Amino acid sequence: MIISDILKQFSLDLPAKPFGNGHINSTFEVGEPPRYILQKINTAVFADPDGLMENIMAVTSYLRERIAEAGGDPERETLTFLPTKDGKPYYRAENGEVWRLYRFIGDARSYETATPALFAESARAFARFQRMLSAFPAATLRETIPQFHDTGARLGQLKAAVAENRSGRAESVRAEIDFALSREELTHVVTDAIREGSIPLRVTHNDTKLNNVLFDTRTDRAICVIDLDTVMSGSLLYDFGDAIRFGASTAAEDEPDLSKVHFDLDLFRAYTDAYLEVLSDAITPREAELLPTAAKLITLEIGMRFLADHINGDVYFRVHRENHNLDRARTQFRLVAEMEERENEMNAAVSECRRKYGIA
Ligand code: ADP
Ligand code: GN1
Ligand code: MG
Repeated sequence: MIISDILKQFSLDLPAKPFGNGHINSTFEVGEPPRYILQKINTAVFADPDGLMENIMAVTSYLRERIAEAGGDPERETLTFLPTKDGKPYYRAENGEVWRLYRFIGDARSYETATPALFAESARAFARFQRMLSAFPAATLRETIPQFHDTGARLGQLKAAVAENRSGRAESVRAEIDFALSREELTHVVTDAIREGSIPLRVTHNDTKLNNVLFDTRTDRAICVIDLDTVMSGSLLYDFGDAIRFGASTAAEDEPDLSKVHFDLDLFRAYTDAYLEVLSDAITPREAELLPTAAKLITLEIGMRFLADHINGDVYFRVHRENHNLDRARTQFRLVAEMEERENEMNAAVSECRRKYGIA
């Protein structure tokens, strides 16, 4: 589709250029200086754009009220979606493409890697997001991607990819496959805890990468949590784990040189401290206890998803070079291995924060 034709559906006539580096949707900056963000929703991944947009509209209007009550600026601290000229939440083109528009948040930026101070700021943003949504009626949210963080099911998908071996690549990645298969027991920890009722279901973001937080360019304060496509009912442990797997690494998610990829305990401590400070009266003891396990679990999970996609022939995550998904899988598995080695230190860091903030 021609972008100017899409923009006409939103009554706009402005220049647009590609923006951001997400793996799923396609993002454009609209206006000079930018005034809007235009996104094509990947409908192969999000099969129900109506449900998806209903979720996002409900969550953002709820957040707008909470932010206003707290004396904040709802235009800057959450996303504002703009309807099409026909009053619809998105435009469905004749070729089936689905496009949505939202207000550009100016004087803000996202980061791909963090210092401990920035990472702690992102933790405060995700923790506040969690707090603000604590009374949101979770049951009204659609499950935009079923079993999104069911790590056991993700392992099942990896096994299916290996069995099918559509790309013929399975044999060449035997070591990576075995790494995942040998950790089957870990994959059930959080889903079992939810099933047994030992940890609560909450409204969670489910894609808490550092680059899904906008920071004020002048103050480096985290102002807004973005990328709300996977906001669903889930565990706080998913949000914590995913933030750690992306942000507590010394290298990019797709770094091909594994000697540069390390799990950074100082970054882990910085995130954990800030997250628990904000959530001290909300997090349960069992959740707190499982934080280090969750970091390992979600890192393993995303690694398995990258590996399965490599074996499936790169059909899900956008790739920009040969073996891109394999490089991504390898960084995740390297981080898992280092987290395993440093588990005692991670547990000690969590215990220290629990004492500090009086969490049982
Ligand atoms: P993806 O699902 O592809 O990750 P995001 O919604 O996270 O897409 O957007 C991609 C990038 O675009 C973000 O990392 C951020 O830098 C920028 N961005 C997204 N929404 C806004 C916004 N409302 N204002 C300013 N920048 C934004
Ligand atoms: C995808 O769209 P993006 O880049 O924010 C993926 C996440 C993964 C992430 C890995 C809907 O997120 O689950 O953790 O890539 N989103 C979806 O970087 O699958
Ligand atoms: Mg994003």
